[in-house]
Amino acid sequence: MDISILGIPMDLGAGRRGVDMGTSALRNAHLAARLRELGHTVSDLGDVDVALPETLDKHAHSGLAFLDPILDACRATVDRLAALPAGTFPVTLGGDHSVSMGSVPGGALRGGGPGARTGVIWVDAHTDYNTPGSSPSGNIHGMPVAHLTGLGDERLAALGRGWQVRPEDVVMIGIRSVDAHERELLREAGIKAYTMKDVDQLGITRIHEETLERLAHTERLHVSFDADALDPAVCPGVGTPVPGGLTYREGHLLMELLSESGRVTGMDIVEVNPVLDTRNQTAEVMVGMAASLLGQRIL
Ligand code: HAR
Ligand code: MN
Ligand code: MN
Ligand code: MN
Repeated sequence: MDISILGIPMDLGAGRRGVDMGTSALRNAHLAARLRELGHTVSDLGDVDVALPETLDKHAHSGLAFLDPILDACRATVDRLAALPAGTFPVTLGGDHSVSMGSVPGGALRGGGPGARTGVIWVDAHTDYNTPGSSPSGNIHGMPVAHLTGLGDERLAALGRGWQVRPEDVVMIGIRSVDAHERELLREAGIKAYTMKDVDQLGITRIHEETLERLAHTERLHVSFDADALDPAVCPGVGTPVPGGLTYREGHLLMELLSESGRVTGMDIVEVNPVLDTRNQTAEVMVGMAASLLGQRIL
């Protein structure tokens, strides 16, 4: 497979500094080499330009923190990915999770045309379904899925040249932190979310089967993997850790099963924060997850 790596070194959407260094941490954990070992052709497209927070007025032009530079970085991401051939598999590196407002539409638009119908598998401790009105923090990385489905701020929702994710094409896995008003928005939109209770009760195998069945009608499948979906003992280098997460094996099993399905067409690795990490453990774990999704097998 042809794989293109694109970095978005941005921490403007997060409440804590440091996820902008996630792109370097993942490259230092030998992401490209690991994928080449699996037989893929890998090109690293480098990084999208992201404004430095030190040079910015956090609330310039709007009430939402860093809205304008986040819009710029996400638009650039859409443009870079949309220009790729349809058969290329993009691996987008964050950065905080707001980068997915660029990578998901960019992936859908690649190869030209109005955008393919795309299923989104959101692997995360959080549902990221806040809008500016519902968010308790005002941090945009808690809002990407809402904007991908057309809610919230008009400019963020318009990212992707009018293409949108349909709420019924989203499946979330690993969920254990949802804000009060966010919960109502998820219900209204009918978003399917597998909480950690569901993971405990059903297991990853059944969740994987149900997810693929639910998304069977979609043309493309995008996996957006937030490092905080995994337990903080496995991935300590994240800005918003929540106890009780996916185990190392649950993460790998999900990636292995998705890989075997042959249906996944793109991936994000986000929220890796080297400042909070131990010896780059979180980046190394996440590179392993990408390798499993892209064909690595134990035997
Ligand atoms: N729900 C909280 C908020 O909106 C925290 C969510 C953001 N954390 C993430 N995203 N890492 O998954 O502020
Ligand atoms: Mn997230
Ligand atoms: Mn998260
Ligand atoms: Mn949109």
